[in-house]
Amino acid sequence: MSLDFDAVIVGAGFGGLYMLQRLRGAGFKARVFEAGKGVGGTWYWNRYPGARCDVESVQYSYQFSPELQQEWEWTERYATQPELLRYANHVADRFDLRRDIVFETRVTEAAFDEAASAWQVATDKGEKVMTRFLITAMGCLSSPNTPKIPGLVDFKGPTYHTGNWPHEGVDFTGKTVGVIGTGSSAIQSIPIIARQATHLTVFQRTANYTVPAHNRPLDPAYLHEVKAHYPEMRKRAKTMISGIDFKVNIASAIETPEAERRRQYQERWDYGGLGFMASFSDLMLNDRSNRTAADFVRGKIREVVKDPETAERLAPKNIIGCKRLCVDTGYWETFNRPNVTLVDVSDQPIERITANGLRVRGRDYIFDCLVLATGFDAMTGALLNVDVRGRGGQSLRDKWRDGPKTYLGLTMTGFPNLFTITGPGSPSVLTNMLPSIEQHVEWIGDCLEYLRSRGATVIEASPAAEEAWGGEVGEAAGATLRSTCNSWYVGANIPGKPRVFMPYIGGFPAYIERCEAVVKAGYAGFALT
Ligand code: N01
Repeated sequence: MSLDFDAVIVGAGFGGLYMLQRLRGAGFKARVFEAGKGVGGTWYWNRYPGARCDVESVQYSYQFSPELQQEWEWTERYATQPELLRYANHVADRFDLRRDIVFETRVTEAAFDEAASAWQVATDKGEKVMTRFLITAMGCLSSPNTPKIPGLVDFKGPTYHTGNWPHEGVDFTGKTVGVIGTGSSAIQSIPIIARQATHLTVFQRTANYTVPAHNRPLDPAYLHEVKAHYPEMRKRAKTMISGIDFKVNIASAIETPEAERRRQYQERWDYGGLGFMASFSDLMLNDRSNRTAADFVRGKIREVVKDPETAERLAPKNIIGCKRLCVDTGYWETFNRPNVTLVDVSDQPIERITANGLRVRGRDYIFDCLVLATGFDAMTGALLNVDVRGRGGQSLRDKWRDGPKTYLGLTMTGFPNLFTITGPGSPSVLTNMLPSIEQHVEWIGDCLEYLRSRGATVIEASPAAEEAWGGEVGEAAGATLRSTCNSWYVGANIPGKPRVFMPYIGGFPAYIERCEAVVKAGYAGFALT
């Protein structure tokens, strides 16, 4: 069978868009399949009230095109979902990407044809295409998790999932609402839902840490300054573990005198955002240091929340930063409102959803609308929703039965010519996603050009390289406190999912260096044929 494409890309979010642009630029014939009606990925689906990125907009943006970087005007410190979606659309138009994107089409199967050294890709629209390379750009948090709470189908009112929100929006005015979950999506949406609804009941299984965003409109003078020095800022960001340019204090929290420690925390609290975790360098390495930051935040909750019992329930008990830190606008204050109730379901799971609400500990809670802010089957969920089969018909679901195994989070043994943008085993969700995406796209683009220049048609990670990388990912995870709690990083939110710390936590600079070293050594760890 003849080849239809050099590359098929799955997903038209920020990963898929740039991958298409990069491959086109190198003269490859590429096609993108996208399940949604439009581009934008995460920012196409997650339209819940208050959705915005908690990495600052001037950093959560592409750098591959200096012209794009100069012409786009961010309006707020943290971009809202609509603004990010406008940006994705602008990129698609500016680079004329839509003509190679097929929308409303989900890839359902992909099988490697060993005789043809190519992937046969099938979609839910019945289309079948042959492509030399298959590149997934499906996002790390894109397969919504709907918990199997008994009775979910019995609920008579509307049920919304934050990760798949109606495009026309939802107005909760005059409604009573129940929200399940207190992760980032809930923490962003709860203050807004509370302002609209007549009553809001929040069902909290695990109290979560959040720091204030202190969002604000961007001052034109500041933007001008950023644009004048963009390359330097991007370069600095690449030297940071998180891929975000912020000030890191290299001191140890526990070795810093208490007054100075508080001053550091307060300064970052007042500045706002994820940089709070950079107050000291050992917050994720030493639990005594971590406790000083956790105590500081718990103290803030007690200061803000007027009812001491509610404040205690809201105060997280676990390690700060172990679950992904949240960034909020007015979250704790929301629990001072007379129309908001917090229900703790930590010791007793939600018994069942009823026709008019839900039941906990034999008590019925009644509401008109149910919001599931219950997260995602992270990092592997979207990939495993596709029936992917490699050499000998081996399924990816089998290969990953005990947890994902990859080489560099980019490739897998037994699945030649398949690349995963921000796949498990790469820094992805622990970093600023945009530079991480760009680094992967450029690595894959360079790799395809290299193969072409050598006349090679197949690239595959060796079993030894995959195994060694798995060891490095595990070792890096074991060195931090981050792998110690129940979070989506370890798959703990999905019953039955193997407990493996999925992203690479060794830091963005170490990862870049590693990927570059592999290339310099002639694609070490890969077989090219
Ligand atoms: O999902 P989550 P999310 N009964 O998994 C609870 C990114 N993001 O959509 O903690 C009761 O964090 C669950 O409880 P527990 C960001 O990386 C970024 O909020 O498992 N409760 C938890 O409270 C983020 O981390 C941005 O005990 C149940 C909640 O649901 C990631 O996406 C914005 C339950 C799920 O929280 C995911 O965030 C939004 C059950 N059966 C998201 N099942 C920004 O950039 C689940 N829960 C701003």
